[in-house]
Amino acid sequence: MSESTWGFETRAIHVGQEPDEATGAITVPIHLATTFVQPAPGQHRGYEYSRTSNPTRAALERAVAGLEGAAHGFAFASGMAAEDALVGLLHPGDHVVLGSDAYGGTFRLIAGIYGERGIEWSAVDLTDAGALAGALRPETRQVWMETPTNPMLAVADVGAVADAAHAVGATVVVDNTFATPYLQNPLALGADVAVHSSTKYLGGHSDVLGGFVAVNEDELAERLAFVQNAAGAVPSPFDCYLLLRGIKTLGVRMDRHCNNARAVAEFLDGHPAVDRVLYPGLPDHPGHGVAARQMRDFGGMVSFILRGGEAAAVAAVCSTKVFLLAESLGAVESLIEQPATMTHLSVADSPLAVDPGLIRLSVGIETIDDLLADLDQALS
Ligand code: P1T
Repeated sequence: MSESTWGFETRAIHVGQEPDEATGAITVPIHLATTFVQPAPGQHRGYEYSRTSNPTRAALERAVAGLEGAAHGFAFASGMAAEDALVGLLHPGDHVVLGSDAYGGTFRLIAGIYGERGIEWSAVDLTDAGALAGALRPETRQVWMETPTNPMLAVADVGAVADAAHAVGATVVVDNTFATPYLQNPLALGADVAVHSSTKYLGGHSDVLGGFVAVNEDELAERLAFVQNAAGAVPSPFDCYLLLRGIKTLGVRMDRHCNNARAVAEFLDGHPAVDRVLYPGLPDHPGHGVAARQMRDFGGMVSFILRGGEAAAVAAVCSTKVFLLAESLGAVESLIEQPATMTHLSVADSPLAVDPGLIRLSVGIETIDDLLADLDQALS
């Protein structure tokens, strides 16, 4: 029996997390050392300096790469640091296509920082094959996609986007933060890169920032290893430990997130105050069929629009008691937010602008009856 035949939960608990060889410790030690003794100059035992590589970080990198079925994994200090390592590979004149529905920070990075340095970008609806075909150019180097998207929960076909992007020689990056490797593996679907904000479901407890890049191609991995070391946006060993600890329960947490989110989406769908529910698990969601094919379940995020528009949305997000009003997502506690003024404020007046009447829920793993009762009182 080998690691490659193990199921997801077994890999989540054991890959990269073997008992410590020196002591038998059952959890990965937090190696705080910044430097490692060398028997002779240049002859290190695998580790020389912790920015370059660190045993606790190496364990995390093996663990998440294993969950994504990737040959190589790189841990970063935040999701944005992971994204920056990838966009930083581009040169002036290169072109990027990104989804017109994406995390505001991704747009801010590509348009606000790299746009100023001569990187060109187009934002298109990646669920529309014609729109994607129209946006791709010979100089397109990267296509950035989220599926499901943040915050509209649109679902794009990874294989179809990859085929179109590869035809012009572009690399396809899938931000797999919402789905997690438990529900979706972008590399197996045809993408070149899976990127994560590990701050979310991988950590799972709202207590650690992190980012991750998983790839198969050796040459791309070499460039990323160079950037990770040269730019140095690496997570601390303690943060790596917290992520390793979170990952062990990813499967059971995701099962509960998905079941609770499905129940919340169905409850909202039948509620008289609600105009529209966005959840890929609902059979009438436009991406339901694609999601059912490329995901194992539909995730823990639900967005919706109230009939009363923005004023009703503000009143509702201020009225819940179990759902806490805060940015971020993917942790055990349920969160509610208004993307237009919070997580997606940086895309106001851009092609990614969000309806101010939209409410986004990160459905946690609390008792479902309490979550439904909380929403019911907030909407009445
Ligand atoms: O926050 P950080 O770990 O740097 O990750 C950035 C990021 C990247 N990709 C997606 C899909 C994300 O949702 C995020 C961060 N998102 C939020 C903080 C949020 O509340 O949507």
